[in-house]
Amino acid sequence: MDLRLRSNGIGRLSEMSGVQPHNAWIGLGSNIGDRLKSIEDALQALGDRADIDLCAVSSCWETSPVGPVDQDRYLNAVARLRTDLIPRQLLQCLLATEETLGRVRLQRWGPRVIDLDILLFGNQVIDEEGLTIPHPYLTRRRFVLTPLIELCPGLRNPLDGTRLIDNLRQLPAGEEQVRPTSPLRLPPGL
Ligand code: A4P
Ligand code: MG
Repeated sequence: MDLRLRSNGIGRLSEMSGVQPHNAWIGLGSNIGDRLKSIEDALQALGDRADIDLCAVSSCWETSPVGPVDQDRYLNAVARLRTDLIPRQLLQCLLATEETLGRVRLQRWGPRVIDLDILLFGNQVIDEEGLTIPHPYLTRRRFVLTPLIELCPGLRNPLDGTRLIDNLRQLPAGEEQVRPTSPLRLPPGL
């Protein structure tokens, strides 16, 4: 679902700050409560910010849980946004949005109302305390790669230049199920 919509979109950011905005790709996931609504609310919250332009959102996919914790199926999606925030500021914004939407951290990789991860930030490579970009598990997860490639089939991994579509093709078949599910209801104007 390509939004490309805001007539005041990309220009608005650089006019405001004088900084050239960057493309960032955000992974959204939820497996507690009204999963679809949590993803929609997160998109709304991000799109409402003056320092973020929400440009495009993937389909919503229902995915089998990955990792050591026995938990319910997830809904996952990916959004492309443009922002003049620096990566650390964007992370703070995502963590604050998770908190506003009721996320409580109980267990690593455990069930969550909403998870917002920075998957890619332009071509930047960052490995700092509390912030790793590209997201460390980006190339190993079908639930991330499927919506990401749906949005942007030509994306490459800034670490080594490999095409993410090739990473997806190389994942072992069968282990991780992903299937398209209900369409996201995006707020008017988004
Ligand atoms: N952090 C470092 N780099 C980043 C980044 N690029 N984006 C730090 C976001 N956060 C980043 O995250 C812990 C800390 O990671 C943050 O405070 C931030 O400083 P968290 O969200 O509290 O913990 P977590 O999500 O449990 O851990 P992690 O390692 O981020 O797990 P993932 O990778 O998010 O995996 N199965 C399916 N089908 N779908 C899912 O969405 N998600 C998970 C969680 C497991 N299984 C899943 C899914
Ligand atoms: Mg996370």
